Amino acid sequence: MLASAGNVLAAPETYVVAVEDMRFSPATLNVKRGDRIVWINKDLFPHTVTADNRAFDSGSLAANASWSYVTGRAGTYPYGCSFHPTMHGSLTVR
Ligand SMILES: [Cu+2]
Repeated sequence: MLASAGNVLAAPETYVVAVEDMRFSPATLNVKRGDRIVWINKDLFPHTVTADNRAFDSGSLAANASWSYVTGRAGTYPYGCSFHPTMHGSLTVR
């Protein structure tokens, strides 16, 4: 007997978020647990990727550097850049 679709875990996927022109692009991501997110700093100065609740924090990310995070617990995680309070993103893990 075949397992029902609900019992089959989809393979982890990788998403890329550009950090460019003082923005996260895309600013909103909806992913599943176990997916990997890679942020790439395309600006010429450092940024951070820091969850408001500190669930994740890249630390200072230099120009052209990237940082990846494998999602854990389900939830919605607003995040931003510690250096630039106008920068905001949101990661939802289902
Ligand atoms: Cu920044």
